[in-house]
Amino acid sequence: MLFFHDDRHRLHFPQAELDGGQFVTPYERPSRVEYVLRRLQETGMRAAAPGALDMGPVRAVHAPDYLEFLATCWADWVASGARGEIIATSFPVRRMRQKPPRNIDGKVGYYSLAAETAITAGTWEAAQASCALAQSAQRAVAAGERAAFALCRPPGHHAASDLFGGYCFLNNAAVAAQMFRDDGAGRVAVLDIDFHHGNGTQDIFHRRGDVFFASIHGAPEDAFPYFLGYADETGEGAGEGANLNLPLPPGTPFGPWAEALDAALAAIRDFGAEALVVSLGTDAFKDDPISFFKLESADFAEAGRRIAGAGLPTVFVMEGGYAIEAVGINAVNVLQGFEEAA
Ligand code: OKP
Ligand code: ZN
Repeated sequence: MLFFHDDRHRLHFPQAELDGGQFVTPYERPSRVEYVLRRLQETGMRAAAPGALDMGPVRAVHAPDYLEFLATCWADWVASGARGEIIATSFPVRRMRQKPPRNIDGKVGYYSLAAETAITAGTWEAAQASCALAQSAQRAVAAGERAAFALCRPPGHHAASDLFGGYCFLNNAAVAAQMFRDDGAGRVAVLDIDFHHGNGTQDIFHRRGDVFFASIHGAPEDAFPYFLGYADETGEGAGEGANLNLPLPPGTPFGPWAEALDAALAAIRDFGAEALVVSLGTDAFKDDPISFFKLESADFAEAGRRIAGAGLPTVFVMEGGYAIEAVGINAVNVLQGFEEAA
């Protein structure tokens, strides 16, 4: 399978993540990519050079003021006299006004959904380079490849039209799905197998009937992002029926997880999708430090085989996975399983 990567992911490496009341080294760290890259090379996957970022499809899924915020927040933060990394501390919660303030500290809270995700000097450049990988993979598939893999970092599925957080800034999967639409596919599906609910992708397409979103994830009662991802979120307006959430409880092993996967794939088939984007997180793995499913490494290959059974042109976009040394094996197992069955 063709894959795309870009060393500029290293420009995003905050020192700090607020976790359990302490600042720790972020779980979402550059070495994740090195492990995946090594495994891609070991298994003979083909590296291809990524193209430049096209802001057109990015603007189609993200709000202009949010993109302006991402481009300027670091300079504004430094100019305000702040000495550390950007971390949100004030949020427009229940009964407060949903209006971006002038002050940069307030703006950071306005545009974020959680406080674990720090922004540094290089974050915006890394996020753009990451998104360009999803675009490159989409272009390869649009040009006739059966599938391609974008080794995106930072990830994207928590990023909504105007929100960052959960380690995400630009919604790489949503951008790839939008590009399939722009290329003429009438209906596109996003399948999110990351352990965490893809709240950003769901939100971006919630009122649209042209992009189906299906997600298998830790139930919101028990898992981040906590405030979206319930089974009764089925889409709204033109998007009614085009959203499928399959939340699962702590300790879920491959059996019930794979039943959910089959249900998601059946729904994608019934929807009539002509192209598929897979949000490929590997944090459903049993040893993931921040997740609670119990998949084995071999299960990821079986997941890939089942995804290939949908018979669709497929773009795989890297999302989460924090059992660092296993991230490469697990991610590439999905790709190898897919290739075996394709
Ligand atoms: C991003 B992705 C650790 C809490 C971490 C944020 C998780 C973001 C996951 N104490 N909360 O979906 O893999
Ligand atoms: Zn995740």
